[in-house]
Order: sequence, then structure tokens, then C-alpha cells
Amino acid sequence: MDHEADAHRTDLMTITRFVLNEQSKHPESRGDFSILLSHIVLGCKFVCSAVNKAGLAKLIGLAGETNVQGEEQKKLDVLSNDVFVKALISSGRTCILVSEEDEEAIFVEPSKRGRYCVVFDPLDGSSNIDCGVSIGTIFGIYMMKDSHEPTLDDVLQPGNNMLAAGYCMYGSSCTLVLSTGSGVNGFTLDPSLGEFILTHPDIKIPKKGKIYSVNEGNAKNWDGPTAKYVEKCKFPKDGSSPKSLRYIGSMVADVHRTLLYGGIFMYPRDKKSPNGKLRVLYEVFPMSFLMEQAGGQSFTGKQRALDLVPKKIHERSPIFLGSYDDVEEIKALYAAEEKKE
Ligand code: FDP
Repeated sequence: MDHEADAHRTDLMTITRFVLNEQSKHPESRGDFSILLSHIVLGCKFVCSAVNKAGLAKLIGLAGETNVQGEEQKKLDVLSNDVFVKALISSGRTCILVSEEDEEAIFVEPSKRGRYCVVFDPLDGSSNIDCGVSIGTIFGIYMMKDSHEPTLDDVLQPGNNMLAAGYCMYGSSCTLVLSTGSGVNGFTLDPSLGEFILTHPDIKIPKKGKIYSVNEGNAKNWDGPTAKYVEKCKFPKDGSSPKSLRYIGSMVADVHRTLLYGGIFMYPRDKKSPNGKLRVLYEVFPMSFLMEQAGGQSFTGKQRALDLVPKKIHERSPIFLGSYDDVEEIKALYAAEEKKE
């Protein structure tokens, strides 16, 4: 009998235990962050359960409202947003919430206020809900620097100032990927225990990948560097094999695959959308934070993504993120283009 293996199997590292371990490395910590995270985890479990029951519970369908981006909201979007907003406020640790689903930021009333600002997309990839494709929640966490009255400027900070970021993917399994600024760890929900268990410790993205991920339907409107890069992926001139194309159209799923297998995920600017499609605060920043923490890079076409300073809470930005070497190539193409201009 392999006692060591058995001990390993029975000694489960739950996300709660993991976060408490991390907390113990900071003796000055009052446990506020652990409490906040436990409320986010609860939100993820709730949404996971709702997503799994969606077809049965007739939750799928339009709720008859339109969100800030002019998209029709699904019932699951509305539900997920409600769940996260309530979970975050009831943690007593938040002061400002920015959700993809709400036009205005939510300022938590003083009696329930804490020091953290949370930016989130409660259910990203909503066009995939009705056909059962993986969708997810994305979040980023900032901390108020001092105890002033909260203002929008507290969330309009560069991604570099984020304290933590993560996503939860509702797919063939429910996976929560988290970084608190010292590496990236992945946890899988064990439905029988109702606990997220550490299954992907210290995720590192391969330095170079074999996959590119982009909506090629937009190719006719791409700029020069994006078009050149994709051409190189398909027809490499250095004797290497062409890259494979994988595009789910659900950011969490596409980024998750990129993180584990390597490669590049792109949502570039194009003639129709000069700022791309993805939102800076709750899509670009959290995913860029995770990529850098896993050893990859993230670039907007002009600069390191985490250096952006958003002016509006629902601002968009082009994004190229993934394996270090692959992002280096797109950076070189943009640098060459800039020289020509
Ligand atoms: P969706 O429109 O389904 O909500 O920002 C939302 C997002 O999905 C991302 O999850 C996804 O990466 C992207 O949009 C897909 O956009 P395209 O359909 O234009 O490719």
C-alpha cells in the first residue's frame, strides 16, 4: 500500500486553507482579504450551480433588459450579477464595486464598508450560455490606499496596482484560478464536498506556444501588425510548423487554455472597433495580471496592458496576451510599424 500517496489524497488543500496559509505569512494581516475571498468563492459556487441547472430550471432566456454595452441580458447574467453584488457587499470588506452589468459603480453604504474595491464580470461569454459552452466569472481586487471617502478614482487605477485577480470557469468542471501577486494557482470544485481543491499549483505558462486564438471573422478590418502576425502563424517562414487555431469566443475559456497550453489570445483593435472589444477593468486587467504572474506577457498594441490607466469604468482596450515569446513577436511587429510611421 502506498501510504504516501494515500496521505496525499486525503490531505486536501482547499482554497480556504490555502488562503489562510498565505495570510499567516503576513502576521499584520487582519484576515479581511480571506473573508472577502470566501464571499467571492461563495458567489462562484452559486453561479456554478445555477449554470449547471440552467436548462432544467428554465433560467435560460432573455430577461428583457439591455446591459450597458447594449447587449440583451440573459437571466443568468442578471442572477449572477445579483449574487456577486450581494455576496461582496455582505462581506463587509468592500467599498466600491464595478460590474460589467451595471452602468454605474456601486458605492457601498458606510455601515457595510471595507477597504477593497472589486471589479468583475459576473458571467463573461454570455453569447455562449444557450449552447452550453464554457463561460466564467472574472474579478480583480484593489485596495483603498487610505480611509478617505471612496471616489471613482479608487477604481480607475492601473492594473499593476491590483492586489489580486482571478477567474472561475464554468465548464466540464468548475475551475477557479487565482493570483494574489505571488504566482498563480488553480482550484477545482469537488461537487461532493462543495469545496475548491488545489489541483493546479503554481501554474506557469509555456514560454512559447503552438496555438493562436482570435476571431478571424474580423480579419478584413485588422491593422497591419495583427494581420502579419496571423499570417506568420499560418505560413511560418522559419521552417517551424504552423500554429493551430482555437477560438471558443468565451474569454475565460480561451484564456484558461492559453494559460495551461501556451500560445497567444488576441482581441485586437480593428477598423470598426478602434479600442477592440474587451473591457479594461474586469477583462483585460485581471487576465493580464494572471498571465504576468504565470510568466507570460500582456500587450495592448502600444504598451504593457497593466500600465494602462483607465479613464472610464467600462473602457475597452485591444489585448494580446499569452506565452512570453509569442507576445514578444507581436510587440516586434507593432514596433516595426511605429518606426515606419
Ligand atoms: P460575449 O460577447 O459572449 O460576452 O466580452 C465578452 C466576450 O464574450 C468574451 O468573453 C469573448 O472573448 C468575446 O466577447 C468574444 O467576442 P467575439 O464574438 O467578437 O469574438
